[in-house]
Amino acid sequence: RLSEPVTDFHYFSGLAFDFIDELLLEIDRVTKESPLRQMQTPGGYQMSVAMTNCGEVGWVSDKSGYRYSALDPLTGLAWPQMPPVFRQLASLAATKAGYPLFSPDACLINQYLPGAKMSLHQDKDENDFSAPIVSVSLGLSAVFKIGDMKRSDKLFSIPLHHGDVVVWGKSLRLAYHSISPIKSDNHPLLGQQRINLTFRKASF
Ligand code: MD3
Ligand code: FE
Repeated sequence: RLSEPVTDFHYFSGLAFDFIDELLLEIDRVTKESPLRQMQTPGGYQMSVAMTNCGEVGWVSDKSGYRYSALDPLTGLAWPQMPPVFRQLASLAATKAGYPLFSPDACLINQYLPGAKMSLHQDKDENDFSAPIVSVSLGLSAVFKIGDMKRSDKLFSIPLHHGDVVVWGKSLRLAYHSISPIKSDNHPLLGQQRINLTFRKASF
């Protein structure tokens, strides 16, 4: 289905630079309210990536499956609101990519310490596949790999560095993708970690 190589993504190198200080402050606030935690997979494993969310709904995983939830299962409370600077950056990127109406209702915050990875998967827990996904990379670099609709499709590697913002077009919504294990290193602002913000429209 995809023409190769993968083309329906819009890569804005360093677009987050002007927002970094404010983003880091807000990540601190969100993670104080709803802490980063390593969720369980339905298969009973603990994910290597630590996660939390902000927005109207958040992505959660436990023994009963993957889903979006309006409440943080750890606190029993609503997820923290999406900080205005998050929205501002996501809509700047989406607009540049040709999606001026993108209005995310969920932001997943992924924290990768050295060695953490995200195995090949599809994102299919959302109700709205017509919206793109916007991702913001902070801290240590990562190798993102993306294929097509089948797990066995050829993968293309895309490096993601601090400050990069990528808009993944809707034709990639169901493409398999992964993050290779993060190499141990030190980032001058974030130390030994990579943080990824993934903005999605999860509800109709
Ligand atoms: C392309 N996160 O949280 S973000 C995830 O860097 C996830 O933490 C990665 O995959 C990370 O599910 C990648 C970029 C991304 C997210 C979802 C996509 C790219 C995508 C779904 C379809 C195609
Ligand atoms: Fe994903």
